[in-house]
Amino acid sequence: MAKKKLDITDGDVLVVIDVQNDFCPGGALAVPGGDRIIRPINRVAPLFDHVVMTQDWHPPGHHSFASSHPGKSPYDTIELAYGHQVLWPDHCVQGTKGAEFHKDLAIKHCQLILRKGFRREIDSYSAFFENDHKTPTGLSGYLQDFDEASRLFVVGLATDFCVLYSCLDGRKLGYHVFLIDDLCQGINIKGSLDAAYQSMKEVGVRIIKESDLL
Ligand code: VGL
Ligand code: ZN
Repeated sequence: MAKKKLDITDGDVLVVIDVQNDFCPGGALAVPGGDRIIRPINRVAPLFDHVVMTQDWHPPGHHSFASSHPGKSPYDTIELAYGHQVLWPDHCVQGTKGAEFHKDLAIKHCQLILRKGFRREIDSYSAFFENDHKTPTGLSGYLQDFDEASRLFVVGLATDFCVLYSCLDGRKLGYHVFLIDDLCQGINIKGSLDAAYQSMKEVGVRIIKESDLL
């Protein structure tokens, strides 16, 4: 017998993380196969009345860029005031082509585009809090205004960074969180992808597939 599909209802929010040119093949911080998830995301989006998209949005000289730290290379890690920081190639610089959403992403009914990572000294992986785990992005306040918002379905790039921290913070804030695994793609540095699944499972993020919805 076919497995029962999850019913999407009014309290469900699709959160689409960072589907931007720089995270897709040809971009400055390309996630392998990053563009393969775009059509499937377009396919599930109409199930949701509420869709939020995030956009990584850094000023030039952002502290997460290796180029801001003389002698450092991309993928080195350093200690900043708030803890470990992986250093990245310059990416998603405000107003550049690389920071634009991929042209194939087509979610006309998206209600909120939330930009993050715009403070020069602090990175922001999660859709909810910056990397100090304290400074809010505003998404939690926005969702609280939807009385019924209770389940978050998270998709996008990259599984082991921005998607991961968005899922963890979603749980901390008390939401039921579903990661639609085949609608995400990871970077995987030094085992970060396995570690990401492990920590999501530990806090009760449910890992599902597109076929659980459609
Ligand atoms: C991301 C690294 C740096 C992401 C953003 O979207 O996962 N990763 N900035
Ligand atoms: Zn970034």
